[in-house]
Amino acid sequence: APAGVHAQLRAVQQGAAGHAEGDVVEGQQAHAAYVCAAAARRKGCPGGGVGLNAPQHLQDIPMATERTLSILKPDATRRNLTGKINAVFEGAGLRIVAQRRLHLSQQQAEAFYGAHRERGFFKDLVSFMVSGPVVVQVLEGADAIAQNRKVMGATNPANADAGTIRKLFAESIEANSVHGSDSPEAAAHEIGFFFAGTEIVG
Ligand code: IDP
Ligand code: MG
Repeated sequence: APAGVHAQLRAVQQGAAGHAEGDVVEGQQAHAAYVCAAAARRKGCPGGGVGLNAPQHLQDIPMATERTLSILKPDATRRNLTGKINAVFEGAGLRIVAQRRLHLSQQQAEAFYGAHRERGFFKDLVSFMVSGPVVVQVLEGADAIAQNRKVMGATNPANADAGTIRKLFAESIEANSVHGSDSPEAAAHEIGFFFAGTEIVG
C-alpha cells in the first residue's frame, strides 16, 4: 500500500482501534479510521489489530469517494480502443465524470511528465505521447486512485495481471494504453492540469 495509507493505518492502530463501539471518533483520527476501514476490507491491515478484527463501527464505514486523472494514450486512440477501455473502467465501478480528446503539444507532454525528466525513457515517452491524440478523463469512485491503478495493471504489460487494461491492450512498456495518477497529491495536480472544476460533473 502507498506510504500515506500506512501512516494513517498506524494512526488508527495507536488511536481509533482502541475505541469502544459507539465512541465518537473525531477529526484526523476519524479520517484515519475511515481510510483504514476501507484498506482493511480491500487487503487486510498490515500489523494486525484492525482488518477483520476491527470493531464493527469501523468495518461499516464506506470507502472514500475519490477522483483520479486517466489518459488513454496514443496507442489506444490509434487502434480505436477508447470505448473498449472505458467499458473496463465502468465495469470496475469507476465513473467518467469528465472527458476530452486532444493532441498534446510537446510542451504539455514535457510538463505533464516533468517528474520523469531525468529518466532514460523521458524523450521517447514524450515523443510517444505527442504521436497522436489522447483522451484525458477524470474517473470517480470508491477508492478511485488505487482502484484505477489496479484496473490498469503493471506498467510493463508482460507483468500485468489477467483482465487488466494493460494486459488486454498494451503494445509495450511504453505504449501501454493508459496513464493513471499514483497518489492523492498527483491526482489533484494532474486533474488541475487538464480540467477546470466546472468541467467535472459528478
Ligand atoms: P505508470 O504509468 O505505470 O505509473 P511510470 O513509471 O510512472 O509508470 O512511467 C510513466 C510512463 O513512462 C509509463 O506508463 C510508460 O509509458 C513509460 N515508461 C515507464 N518505464 C519505461 C521504460 O522502461 N521504457 C520505456 N517507457 C517506459
Ligand atoms: Mg506513473
